[in-house]
Amino acid sequence: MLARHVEERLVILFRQSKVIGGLYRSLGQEGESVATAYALERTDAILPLIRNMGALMTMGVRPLEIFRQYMAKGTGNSRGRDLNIHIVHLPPAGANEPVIVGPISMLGDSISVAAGIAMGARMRAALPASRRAPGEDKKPPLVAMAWIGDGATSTGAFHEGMNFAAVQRIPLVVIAEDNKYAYSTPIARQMAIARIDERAAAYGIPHEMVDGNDMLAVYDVTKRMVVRARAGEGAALVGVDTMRMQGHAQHDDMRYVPKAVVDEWQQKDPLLRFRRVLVERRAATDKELDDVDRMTKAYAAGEADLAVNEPMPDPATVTRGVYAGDDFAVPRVELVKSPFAEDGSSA
Ligand SMILES: Cc1ncc(C[n+]2csc(CCOP(=O)(O)OP(=O)(O)O)c2C)c(N)n1
Ligand SMILES: [Mg+2]
Repeated sequence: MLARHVEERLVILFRQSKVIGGLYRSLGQEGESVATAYALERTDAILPLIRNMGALMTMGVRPLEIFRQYMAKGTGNSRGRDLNIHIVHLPPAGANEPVIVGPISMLGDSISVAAGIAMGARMRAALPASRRAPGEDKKPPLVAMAWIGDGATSTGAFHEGMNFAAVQRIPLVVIAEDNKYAYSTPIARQMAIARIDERAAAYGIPHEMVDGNDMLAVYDVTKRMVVRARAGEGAALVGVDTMRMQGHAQHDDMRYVPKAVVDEWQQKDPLLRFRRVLVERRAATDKELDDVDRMTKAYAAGEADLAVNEPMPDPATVTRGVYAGDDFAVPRVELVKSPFAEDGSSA
């Protein structure tokens, strides 16, 4: 709900010309984004793409950080040098915090970066205690999770990254999102195989396909893959069957998608489905869920209002910090309460 409300607020800001650049929605994909990230521990690494607002919210990124970034504020994570969810969080070695690397590319290059992060963490864990930071030995072995679109799984960068992770038995879990389109290219013109998870057969790693709008099913499959990766059994791929319910970005009216397809997927909205499950199993009442809806909506609006009033970057500094070095501080975002317990284990 929070992911959806943050994006709804962004749409309002976009229409007011306060968002700089494009606005990319994850409408219809919030369920898989949240449920996959939920299978991680707080100290793991995530490499979300533009459709993974839910993963960022799950790992505890404060919504204010997202609004700042989308409006290119000088207070934002990339200080107005970059946009949307291109954020980075590199915590100190012993901290009980996630590593977050935003989209370095939509089209596959993030897989080898994710593999590198997990491989680096494995090498650090093998260092003698005297060479490690306080608290580092208490952290569970790091698992990296990267999300990737169906279109991106056709690229060479994706293949190279996956093969490398498989051969090196890297603790990497890749979430391949079949959301039916890559911009206007339908899935049938993207793959000659029936299911996106079958891509992984070529790398010799475990793979499974799951109903991406069933949050509990997504969580179960992903958790299994995360647990085996953490135990040293190597990389895996989860294919999620879902639907991009808006155009590629706000400027795209997706006239190339048949209306019947959109109507069909509307019935399978992940939030509505999970709500039904929670009420049926008496985990929550309709009233409680209405309250959560109202609270998250108000929270998103309040965070947006804070960001609107913050300053743009100082023009005198625009040439600084564009590339590494040059007084570029280690980037961090503010983290708030997340579903993870204080000791970093999942709730
Ligand atoms: C080299 C390059 N070409 C084109 C683009 C523009 N682009 C960004 S995302 C995208 C489509 C990605 O489709 P998919 O992988 O299915 O992800 P989805 O948008 O459906 O989540 C394109 C064409 C780009 N970012 N980089
Ligand atoms: Mg796609």
